[in-house]
Amino acid sequence: MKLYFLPGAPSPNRVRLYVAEKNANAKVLDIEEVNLQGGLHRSTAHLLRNPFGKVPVLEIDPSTFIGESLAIAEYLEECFPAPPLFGRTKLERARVRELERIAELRVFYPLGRYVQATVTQVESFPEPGVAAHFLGRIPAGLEYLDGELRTGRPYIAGDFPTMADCTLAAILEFARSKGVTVTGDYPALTAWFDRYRARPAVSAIFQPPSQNAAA
Ligand SMILES: N[C@@H](CCC(=O)N[C@@H](CS)C(=O)NCC(=O)O)C(=O)O
Repeated sequence: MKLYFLPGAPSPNRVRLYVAEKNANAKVLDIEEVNLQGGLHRSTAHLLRNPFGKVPVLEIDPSTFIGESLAIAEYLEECFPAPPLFGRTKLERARVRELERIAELRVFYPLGRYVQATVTQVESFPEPGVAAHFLGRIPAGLEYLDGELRTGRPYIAGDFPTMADCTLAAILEFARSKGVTVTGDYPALTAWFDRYRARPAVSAIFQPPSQNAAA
């Protein structure tokens, strides 16, 4: 299987973290990473993989693609259930999904939009109104997740890493790489992010793009 990505981009990094976590103790997934930097994600070849021109895309075979990060991770989880990254029991699975959704909808999405509206400016001008709107939406999610971690558990959903950690870390690292830190008022979240980033599997993904870009 192949995973198409752009270095440093947060959505592909959710899946790259998922794969790295699966392989942290023993190689479970053999996935070839294909770097589309230089505009290749807009090429005709990539539009055939994903008509929206986005990454990540998982190529299962030359005519079968999945183009949403959570759907990719869930597909891989069904193919390779161990080690579990979506929980072990019905209740754990529900909790992981709940926390992952909170991480995406209440932090990943508004923080991504905030960074886009202020810093990255790939194809647009600064949008102060948009930035202010999304900045105001971030604290509720951070407060909730900080409270979950204040219970003393090491990872977002429990005592082992899950997809919820991948989603949250991917966007916090993207923001951090653009000079935006939003976790300062949340000590448990700050401590979790420092701890999680220090994991060898994770730090390999979070190297600066020039160092982790695939050929
Ligand atoms: N909901 C999608 C979001 C995909 C997405 O927005 N990807 C961005 C990178 S984070 C992208 O492909 N950007 C390139 C572009 O829009 O030109 C997912 O999670 O897979």
